[in-house]
Amino acid sequence: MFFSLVESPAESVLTVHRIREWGVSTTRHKVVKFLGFIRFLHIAYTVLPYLFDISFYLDSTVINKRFLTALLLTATAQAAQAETYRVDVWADNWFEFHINGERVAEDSVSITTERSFNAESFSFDASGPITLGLMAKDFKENDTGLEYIGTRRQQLGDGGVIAQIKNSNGDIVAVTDATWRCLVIHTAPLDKACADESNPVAGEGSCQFTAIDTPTDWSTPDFDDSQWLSAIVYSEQAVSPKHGYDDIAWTSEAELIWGPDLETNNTVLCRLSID
Ligand SMILES: [Ca+2]
Ligand SMILES: [Ca+2]
Repeated sequence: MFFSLVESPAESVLTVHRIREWGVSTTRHKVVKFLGFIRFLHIAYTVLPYLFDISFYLDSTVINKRFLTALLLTATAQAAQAETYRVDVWADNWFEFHINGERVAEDSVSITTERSFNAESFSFDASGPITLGLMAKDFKENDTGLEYIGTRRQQLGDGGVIAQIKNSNGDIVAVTDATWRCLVIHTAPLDKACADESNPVAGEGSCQFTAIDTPTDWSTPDFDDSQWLSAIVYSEQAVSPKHGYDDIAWTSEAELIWGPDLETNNTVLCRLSID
């Protein structure tokens, strides 16, 4: 389970809890809300110090106007209150989910678990525009990109990930589709003939690979993803999602995405900013 706090100019607070706690106010959640309230009081005191002066409330000539000001300020603060979002993700084989540069959830089933297909649901609170980040990994035994190496089942292995995000009313606010931008950071093997090698060795013969470091701050709102490619959408038939996929009621707009090659793109970063 992950909890996280982030402070940035555009957002106030971000809290995360597993879906089984959906609607339940955790202690951490209450602390976050309390800190937000203290922050609000501090801002109010800086901007409108007379609100904290008792004589102001005793002055009947100004009370109506200033009372309305106070009311307006309170309403504004309430409008900026964090909203709760619910996220469903299914990945072949593993994922990390980020909000505004913070990792808020990861697949609870280790990528080294054979056939680690499963859906995950969690929720988070955030206010203001949010940037969604999804790191997804297809299992690979090593940098050959292969799995079941040395067995009759030696193969490339393939990926695929899908996510949907709803607000507290249950309205869809984001889904994985071609509007996401993705960067492939691990591709192997560069020649699929590697899968037929009797002794595949990473970096040799057909088993070359490319791997780049995860860009710093790749999931933050300000990150420049203009050089990233649009996510590639794949059909259910292409990915054949299983184990947990059918446990989620996916909206028809949510699509399975990945890099340009389902088999050789082994780690992908994808992101989307929403208002
Ligand atoms: Ca693969
Ligand atoms: Ca896989």
